[in-house]
Amino acid sequence: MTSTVETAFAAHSRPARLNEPGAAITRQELQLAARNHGLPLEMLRAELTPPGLHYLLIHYDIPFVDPAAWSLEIGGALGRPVTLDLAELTRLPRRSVRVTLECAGNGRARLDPRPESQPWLVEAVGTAEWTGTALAPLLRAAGLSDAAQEVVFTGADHGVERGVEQTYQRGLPLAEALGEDVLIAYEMNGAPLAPQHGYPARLVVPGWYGMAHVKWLTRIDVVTEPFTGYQNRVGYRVRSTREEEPGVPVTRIEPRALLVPPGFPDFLSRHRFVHPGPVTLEGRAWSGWGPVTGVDVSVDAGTTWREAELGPETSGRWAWRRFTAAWDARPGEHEIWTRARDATGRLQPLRPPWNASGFVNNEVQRVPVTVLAA
Ligand SMILES: Nc1nc2c(c(=O)[nH]1)N[C@H]1C(S)=C(S)[C@@H](COP(=O)(O)O)O[C@H]1N2
Ligand SMILES: [Mo]
Repeated sequence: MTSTVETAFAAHSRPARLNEPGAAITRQELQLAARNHGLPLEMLRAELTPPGLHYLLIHYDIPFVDPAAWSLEIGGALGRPVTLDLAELTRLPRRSVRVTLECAGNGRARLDPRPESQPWLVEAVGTAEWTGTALAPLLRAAGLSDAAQEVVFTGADHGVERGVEQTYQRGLPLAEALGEDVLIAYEMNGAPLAPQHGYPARLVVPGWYGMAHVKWLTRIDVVTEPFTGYQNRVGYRVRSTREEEPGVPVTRIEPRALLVPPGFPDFLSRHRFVHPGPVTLEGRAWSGWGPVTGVDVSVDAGTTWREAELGPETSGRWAWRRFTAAWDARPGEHEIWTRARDATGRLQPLRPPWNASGFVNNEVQRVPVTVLAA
């Protein structure tokens, strides 16, 4: 039996697809969801997400990297390309940054029709302290060319996506790559990166959606033309129709606030129950565009809004911020809504415009709660 590469991919790697309106989760979506878990929302209580509870998004397989054989090549439009092994990388000046990471597909499963992909509801987020070395001094020391436009980051992972065989790669505009907090990170919360988070080294681009933070780095190339690889030109584009339009690239994280789910859950439905009396609602809010300037909470399904109290900015500019709001919970059915806004004036919408890949759905969170009888 012989088959060409093209027919093999045509049989097993289908083009972008929408589910029928109202359709249940497919077996393929379930398979992705079981690999790529989200943050259990009760862990929004922790400023730094404990190991193993940070969300995961892995397009292909987790590479099994031998640290002794690993190296990072930094080349392209550079006067003095360099290759670093792990010992050399970790001897460079250290820098730590606390960063809230969110997948651009967070909220996808709330769209209807639902684009077939990783079916996130709202849980594709986490905050870690990333330690590594700053990228900009490395690029400058390697003799950055005046013609440089973008920097292309290559991971060790390989797969097929919509019929296109590829190694995971992303291009980043040079001005973004030179940001002082952009890191080649080799530690997460003070420990070497776990295999699923990019061991031994990954890129961290504070403020950008997850796809920019390339894991399992093997190469960094400075290029003099805009990068046209799959993940920049085909994937990670906001297309407002089902047509093959070029779309708009996904970049920075839109504002979002999420509540620690109040009270206690039903096992299967996850519906929340609360005993009556005073309740402190709490949650975390973030934005990659500018600092969070306020969070609103409604305990009556958006009829009235109140300003939540923002906690101190303890983890710097790129990490989420805690908020709290007092609630006198009275018996009955309630819906708690919450929304964040940032210094650029962005405010979470009730229903953002639909797009064909299900990116950037930062709609207002609505949490139904039953307050039990006294
Ligand atoms: N090499 C590589 N890097 C990658 C990915 C990937 O599949 N391969 N997934 C990206 C996406 S889409 C996201 S949201 C983040 C997730 O990072 P995490 O799994 O550490 O939370 O990694 C990004 N970096
Ligand atoms: Mo992602």
